[in-house]
Formats: sequence, C-alpha cells, structure tokens
Amino acid sequence: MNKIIILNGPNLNLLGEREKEKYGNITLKDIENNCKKFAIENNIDLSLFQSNIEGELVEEIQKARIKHNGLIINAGAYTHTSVAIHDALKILEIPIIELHITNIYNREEFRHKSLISKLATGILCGFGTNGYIMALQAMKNYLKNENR
Ligand code: CA2
Repeated sequence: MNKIIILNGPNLNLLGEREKEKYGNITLKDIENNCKKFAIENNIDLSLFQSNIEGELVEEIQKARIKHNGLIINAGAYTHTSVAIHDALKILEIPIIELHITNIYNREEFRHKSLISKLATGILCGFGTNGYIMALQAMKNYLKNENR
C-alpha cells in the first residue's frame, strides 16, 4: 500500500475564509476530506499535516523518510524563502510533488522563485484546490510505474 503525506504550509488553514477570489471557497477541512475519500477509493494510506511553523514542517519532512513513500507539499510562502525546508527535502529519498493552488508564475515576481522546484519530481500549480486530488493521482501513477 502506498503511504503518501500531504503537507500544507503557512496560512493555508485560512482557505475558504479569506481571499476567496484567489484561493476559492473550499476550506482546508473540505480539501482534506476530499483527499481522504480519494485515498480510500485508491487504496492509499494518507497522512495530512498543516503548520504555520517552518520547523514543524521540517520535522514532518524528516519523519517522512521512514514513514512514507511519496510526499506532496504546498509550502505556501515558505516555497519562496525557506532554505530549511529546501535542505530537509534534499535529504528525502522519496518522490516529491510541489503543489500550489494558484499559478505562482502569473503572480508577483517574488513568487516566481521556488526553493523546492529543483528537488521535486513534478510540479502542479494553477488548478485551484482540485490540484490536491490531481497531485494524489499523479503520485499514485508515479509510484506504480516506479515500482514496476
Ligand atoms: O498558490 C498557492 O498554493 C500558494 O502556495 C499559496 C501561498 C502563497 O504564499 C504562495 O505563493 C502560493 C499562500 C497561502 C495563503 O492562503 C490564504 C488562504 C486564505 C486567506 C489568506 C491566505
């Protein structure tokens, strides 16, 4: 059974409450419930974690080394700034999908730089909150082909 973790970074706990025009109406709880449903239907052992604290995200990434075989991360604003998250992901020896709700390349210039992209197996951005299910599907396919 594939063990996949989805990590969400700072402010993503506010989804569906503010800036709805940018990030949509769906709350993080809704997204998590959709992902859990997809996981059950697709025989995935899914873990979910959100934190506003950089160090807590680093700790989860470190733990993923032994506990999971695929990691999906929307690091929020830390995508553009965190060397600590970059370094933790670099040590990880499992596939990584970098995920963003918005297309970071048609937004402010400071969002065009990602410290995660170089370490990612694949990147998904701009598909709204549906991107979470798309990323799970992509990880499932990737793990299936990798294990062949
Ligand atoms: O598009 C994405 O998923 C982002 O990772 C979201 C981050 C942003 O800093 C990245 O550049 C792109 C911000 C998440 C903030 O989410 C909020 C949700 C509701 C209200 C306010 C912020």
